[in-house]
Amino acid sequence: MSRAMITIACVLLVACGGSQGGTLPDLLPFGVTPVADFDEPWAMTFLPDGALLITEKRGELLLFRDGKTQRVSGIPAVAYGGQGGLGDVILHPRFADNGYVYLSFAEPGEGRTRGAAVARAQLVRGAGSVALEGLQVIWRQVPKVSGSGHFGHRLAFGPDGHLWVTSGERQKFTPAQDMQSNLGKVLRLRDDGSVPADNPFASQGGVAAQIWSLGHRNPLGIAFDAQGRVWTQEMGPRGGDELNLIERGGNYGYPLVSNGDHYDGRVIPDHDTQPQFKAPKVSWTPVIAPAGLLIYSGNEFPDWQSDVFIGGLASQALIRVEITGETAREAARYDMGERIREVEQGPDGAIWILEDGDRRRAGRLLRLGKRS
Ligand SMILES: [Ca+2]
Ligand SMILES: [Ca+2]
Repeated sequence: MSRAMITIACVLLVACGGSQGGTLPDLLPFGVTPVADFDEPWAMTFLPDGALLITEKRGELLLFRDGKTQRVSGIPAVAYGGQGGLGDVILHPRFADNGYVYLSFAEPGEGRTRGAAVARAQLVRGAGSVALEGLQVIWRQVPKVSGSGHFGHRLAFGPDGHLWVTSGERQKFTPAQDMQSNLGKVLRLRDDGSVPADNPFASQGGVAAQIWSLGHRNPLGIAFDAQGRVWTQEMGPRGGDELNLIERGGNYGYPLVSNGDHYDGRVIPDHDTQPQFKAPKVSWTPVIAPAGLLIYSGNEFPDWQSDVFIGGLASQALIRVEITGETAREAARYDMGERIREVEQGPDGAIWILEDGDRRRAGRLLRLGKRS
C-alpha cells in the first residue's frame, strides 16, 4: 500500500493504530533527526547543561555534547553477555549539588553466576577528561544465579526522594514470589542503598525490607507520573507484555498468572482467573517487547503531556499510551523500523530515543521533534 493510500485509509478509519495488534502503524507525527551512533546503547539521561550520559552495554559510559563523544573513566567491570552488561544511568535529584550518578550493571559472582548491581559515584568533569570518582556498589540482586537474562535493573528517583530499582526474575520464575529474594520485584531504597523504614515489608528485615511490589518478570522501564504514581512496564513471556500501575505491597502475580504463556507451550492462567493479583493496566499479545518508559511532560508536544511512551524492541516501534484515571490504553504505535531500547525527554521538550543496535550495527540516537 502506498503512503498516500495509508493516509487516506487512516482518514477514513479515523484512528488507525490505537487498538492492539493487526492494525496499520500510525504515520509519524514528528520529525526524526538522527544525532549520533553508538555501540549497543542501553540507556541515557540528560545533565542539567543539556549534555547526555549514555551507557553502552559492553561497559562504556559516554558523555555526549555538541556532536562530540567523550569516554567517562572509572566505570565498574561488567559481566557483558546475553542481556547483561552496563545498564541504566540516572542522576541524583540534587545532582547539581552532589554530582551523584547511579549506574546499574550485571556483575559476575561465584562459579558461573551473575546478578544485577547498582553503584553510585560522583561525576567529575575536568579539562579534557570526565571521570566517576568514589564509586560504591549500594545494591545487589540476591541471590546471584546462572544465566544472563532478565536483569531488569532500570532506575528512577521518585518524588519521595528515594531510589527505585526494577529487578528481573533472571528467568528463574519462582523467585518473583519469594520474599527471601529481591529478584522479580520493584524495590525502594534510600539514595545510599539503605532501606526506608516505611517500606511495606520493612518489619521482615533482610532483602524483603527493600521490596515495594512483587510478582514481576522482567521490568525494563519505570517512571513517575505528575500525581507521583509509579508505573512500570515489563516483558511478558509468550504474550502478555504489561504496563503496571505499582501499588504499595502489591503482588503482580508472575509466574502464577500472566496474560501470556510459557515459551514451551505450558499455559499460565490469565490475570482474570486470580483477581487477588494486581492486573496490568495494558497488556499486549502479540508482544511489543517493551524497553524504556517515559511519562511525557514537555511543551514540544502539548497534546501528549501525561502520556506514556514505551520503546518497542521486537515491535520496532514507539508506543504511546494514554492514561485516564486508573485506566490506560494504547493510543498510537509509531513504526520506527528498528528496535527501540530507550526513551527520554530532553530539556528542549523533544523526545529522544536510542535504537538498540547489535554487534554488527550501531544504534542511533534520534531526536523526535515537531514536524517542520
Ligand atoms: Ca533514561
Ligand atoms: Ca496466560
